[in-house]
Amino acid sequence: MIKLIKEAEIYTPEYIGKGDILIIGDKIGAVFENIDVDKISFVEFDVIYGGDKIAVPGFIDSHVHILGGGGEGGFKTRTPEIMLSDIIRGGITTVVGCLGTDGVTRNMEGLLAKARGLEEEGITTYIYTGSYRIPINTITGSLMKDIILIDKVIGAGEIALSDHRSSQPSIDAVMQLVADARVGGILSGKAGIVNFHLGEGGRMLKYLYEIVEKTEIPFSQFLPTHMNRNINLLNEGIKYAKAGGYVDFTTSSDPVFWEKGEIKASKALKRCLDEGVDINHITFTSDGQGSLPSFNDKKEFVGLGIGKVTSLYYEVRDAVIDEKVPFDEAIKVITSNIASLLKLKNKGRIDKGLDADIVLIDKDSFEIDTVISKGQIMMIDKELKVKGIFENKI
Ligand code: FWO
Ligand code: ZN
Repeated sequence: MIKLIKEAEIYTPEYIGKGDILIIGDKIGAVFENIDVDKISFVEFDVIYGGDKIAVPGFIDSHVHILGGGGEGGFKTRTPEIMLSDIIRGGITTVVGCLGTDGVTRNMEGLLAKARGLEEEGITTYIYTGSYRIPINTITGSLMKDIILIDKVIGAGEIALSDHRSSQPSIDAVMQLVADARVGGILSGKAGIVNFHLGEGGRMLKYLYEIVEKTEIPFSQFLPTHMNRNINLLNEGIKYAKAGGYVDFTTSSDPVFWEKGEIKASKALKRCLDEGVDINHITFTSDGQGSLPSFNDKKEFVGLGIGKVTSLYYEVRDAVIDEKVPFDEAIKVITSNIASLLKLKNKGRIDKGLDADIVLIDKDSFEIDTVISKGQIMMIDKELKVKGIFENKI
């Protein structure tokens, strides 16, 4: 089927004006100011009118506990696995799944199976090998083999640093893991990125600075996340990004965190831009389905929330509406920025030949209206057209 989005305001994410997007199969066939379907009468088009919409690339959420996570408050606090409809409602067409604190009752085989299931349901998925801990649990027994031999594996994560729940790895163990991820990526044409979870400890990015200083490995080999967890991490992240590093802000939040000094991702973005950080070094991820546990000063568990993938776009919208960040800048943190860092070459932009992952946003409400994933309409006029296999049976 050939689809045509007519007269939308197109952000590739750079704004290119009002125009038409031709979708052929699962690819973007063309982007033109006007494609006149009447002249091509022999083809049947599915025309989507975008006159009152903004067209942006499908969103990429590169930190989602798709298999579920949590457990920090005991077994009852293990969070549920994700359902397709939450992902679609969030305008997300590409997800990178990961494990977290619990790498024992959650394993890599399950993560890969869930990622494959979501791919069968219509979105694009990748995974990080590992969990919080080093040595990491893999599928093939080696991180390099996982990256080289398993298509969906694009790197390692989320590896915990500066956190009472980490495996307290030595700098050498972290360096070795980054080296393996890098060479695994080089040999398979992937990013081989290491997604680091930053806890609330005082060591912060010490190891990452040391790896860049002591080895030939560049800043682009890792992506530290939760950098808006508190003001110390945000300040460190600004310095780190100005030195050439990449920083990721978590969009999920919970009241238990606000009094602990967590900075809303939209405000963290604004603060970075005000301090002259290059926006191409900033990304957002949701931590969807991850637990958001809170611990008191004695590191005792006091309660938890659950991450939501729908927060990913909401924080971008808040950055635009509340923090006055220009739309074509803010939208990059969940599209082209993360696509280039993760080397997802067919993702993150509206361009001829790329995957037809497109989101249409209402121009006035800034609400997500239509989601197209690999050319398939998943939601239109805010109505889900595709649900997870069990979602309409529960
Ligand atoms: C963050 C995932 C945290 C899980 O510090 O890292 O726990 O395994 O599901 N979540 N532990 C949440 C803060 C950034 C708010 C995770 C979680
Ligand atoms: Zn984390």
